[in-house]
Amino acid sequence: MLQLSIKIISFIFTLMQTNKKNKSTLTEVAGIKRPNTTSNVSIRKIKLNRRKQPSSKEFISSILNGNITFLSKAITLVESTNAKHQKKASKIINACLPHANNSIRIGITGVPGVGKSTFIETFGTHLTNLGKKVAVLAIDPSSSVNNGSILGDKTRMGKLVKDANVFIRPSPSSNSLGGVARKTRETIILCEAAGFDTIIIETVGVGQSETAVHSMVDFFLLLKLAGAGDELQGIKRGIIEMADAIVINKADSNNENAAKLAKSEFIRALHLYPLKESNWSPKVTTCSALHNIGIHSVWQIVSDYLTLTKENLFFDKKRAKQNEFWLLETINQRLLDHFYRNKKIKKNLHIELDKINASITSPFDAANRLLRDYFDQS
Ligand SMILES: Nc1nc2c(ncn2[C@@H]2O[C@H](COP(=O)(O)OP(=O)(O)O)[C@@H](O)[C@H]2O)c(=O)[nH]1
Ligand SMILES: [Mg+2]
Repeated sequence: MLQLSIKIISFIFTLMQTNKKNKSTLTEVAGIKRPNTTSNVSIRKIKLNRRKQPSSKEFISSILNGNITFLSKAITLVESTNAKHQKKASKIINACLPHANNSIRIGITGVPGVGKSTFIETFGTHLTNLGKKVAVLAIDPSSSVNNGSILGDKTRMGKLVKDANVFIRPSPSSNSLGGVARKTRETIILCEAAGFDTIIIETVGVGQSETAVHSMVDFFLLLKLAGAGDELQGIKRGIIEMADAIVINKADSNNENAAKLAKSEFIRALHLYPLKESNWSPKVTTCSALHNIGIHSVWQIVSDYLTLTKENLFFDKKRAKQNEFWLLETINQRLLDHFYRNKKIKKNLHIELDKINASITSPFDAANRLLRDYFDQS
């Protein structure tokens, strides 16, 4: 009797399930078998190739042949934090070094909205029309937040992006400006080895990034707006001192007169500075990046600078100085990192700080103790 009722219940349950299945719109269709035309051998081959990294030799010869795909891949290695990638990157960079250096490096800075991207679009096009090969890189301290502003800017660089003689690379993300700077310096070498003769490095006028860019370019160009009230700010922050040219952008429509006025103000302000070691007196000009006015004069200024500094040998001297700066800067950074990452230092730093604040010890004694701890350990 019991067995019979179990059988009846299970029959009713199966019936309900079948019913449910038929009612559902989500009925499953049997999958299709992989067609025989794709052989397992070729699938394996494709997967293998996808995973396979080109050898350093392949990288080097392709970059030297101007292969953009390999250039991009090599830059990705430079930007990688993976130790294997970094080792490979430095091998490639060392091989590229003898082929680098044959370029001019131009830094462009200015506050957001001044028209840097628009300027680079027009200026870059002007340069490719002159037969130059242009690489556009960026140092943007905010790029780790927005993933490289130059990417968004690519819309303003519509023409350049499509130009076969142009290579655009967004800012590498890194948690330190030093990190970004190193990657950019190495990227410059790769771009030069790949045959790019004009390197443009864009930076946002924020923080220390201008100083970093200034110490890796031959010519530093400051874009300004007329009557934006930031003239004095620039003077205070020493940016004007770094500039080889000040270009007042948006000198169009109703803004032309204001731009002319700003130009004479800047010329007057620049007279306050002593002559530079290069013997170059910074120039001031106006332009309209949007309407392609005055771009030619900007290039003329850069050319004049190059002629002068190559003649008086300042060009090479500056590059040598920059190499020295980056050598020392890298050592300083690495030493600092090593010091502050030390476990004992991490722990004792807080203890010493508390003691200093409690007037038990002086900052100098505390520093001496910490350094002694560090050197004893290493
Ligand atoms: N009138 C005028 N507008 C410009 C000029 N150059 C750039 N702009 C405009 O200014 C805005 C900011 O330009 P953008 O190139 O993105 O500036 P960035 O933030 O410095 O890169 C955009 O709307 C541009 O169209 C110019 O020469 N004249
Ligand atoms: Mg921009």
